[in-house]
Amino acid sequence: MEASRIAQPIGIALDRFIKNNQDHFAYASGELSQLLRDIALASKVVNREMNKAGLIDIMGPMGSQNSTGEEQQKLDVLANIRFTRALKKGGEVCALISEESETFEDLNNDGGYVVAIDPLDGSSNIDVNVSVGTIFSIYRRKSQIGKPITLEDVLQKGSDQVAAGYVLYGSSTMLVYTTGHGVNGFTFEPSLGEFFLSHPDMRTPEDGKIYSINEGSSNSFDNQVTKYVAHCKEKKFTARYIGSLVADFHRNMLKGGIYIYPATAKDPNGKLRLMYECNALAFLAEQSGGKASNGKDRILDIIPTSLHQRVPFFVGSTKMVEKAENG
Ligand code: P6P
Repeated sequence: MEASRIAQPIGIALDRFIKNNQDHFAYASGELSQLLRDIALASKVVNREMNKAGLIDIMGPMGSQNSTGEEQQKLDVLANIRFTRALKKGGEVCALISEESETFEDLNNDGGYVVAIDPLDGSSNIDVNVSVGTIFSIYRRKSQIGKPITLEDVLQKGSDQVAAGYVLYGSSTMLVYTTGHGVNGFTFEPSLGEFFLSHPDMRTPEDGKIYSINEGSSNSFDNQVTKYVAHCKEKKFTARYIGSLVADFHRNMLKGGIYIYPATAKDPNGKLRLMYECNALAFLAEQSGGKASNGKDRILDIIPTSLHQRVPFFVGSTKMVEKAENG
């Protein structure tokens, strides 16, 4: 059994856990571990600012749009600044792809890693106090260290990820990540300012009874999705759609379920972005025994053609995803 699959003692601190599992990475002499720590640090800062959202002027729209034309919330911009600063300071990242930036950011030419991030997914929910999340993917750079960043570095397919995870800013704040050796969840203890292992070796139930989809768009669902939603209703499954991807994904991973954001009239290629939403969650889904596709093809096999490319997204319990794919 892989070391990280052996349930490490609940309560071990994230730093110690990362160090205990460092020998999994053939090439990383601690660089990837440092990068994970940099992400954890930035998430603590964002968490602190999130918890004050009602009290200081960081709620509501920024009055600007992001790279994909969506209205930016003040905390979107704040979170992007915090993660960008932490990754630049950490020195391990050469290029950063973010929902909040049109092109990739050159961070450190000597960095060995590329990060794709949605700094604050679901941020329009902040003003109504609904959980939101950060989603991240980590790749090894392809080009030689010290040389200019290339498109080959930033447009890597999901199966090339060396790590991925999310932070869920919910009733408690959790960091859930994988380095390809299973999925582990850490809960933030504010009084100590540290993440502690609370969910060792997380597994997605093979089947489930929860389906998450915005049925407000059902008039433009294709036959495959229409048929699957009808199946869920016939089976009297539970409909749960928070409007915050990380929250829906996390619940379905714990309880079993499927999340679908299909092609719609408004978003003919789906709404979610391959590089900084779907690839990371697909890696986590597969690493915990679940499945992720675009309704037909495996997400992690999709060759990206642009930084902000959208794809239809079906993710969760393997039997539910397969039923949605095959009717
Ligand atoms: P809709 C938030 O904007 C998000 O990216 C996901 O977190 C969420 O699941 C989805 O979009 C909600 O989109 O179109 O159903 O409101």
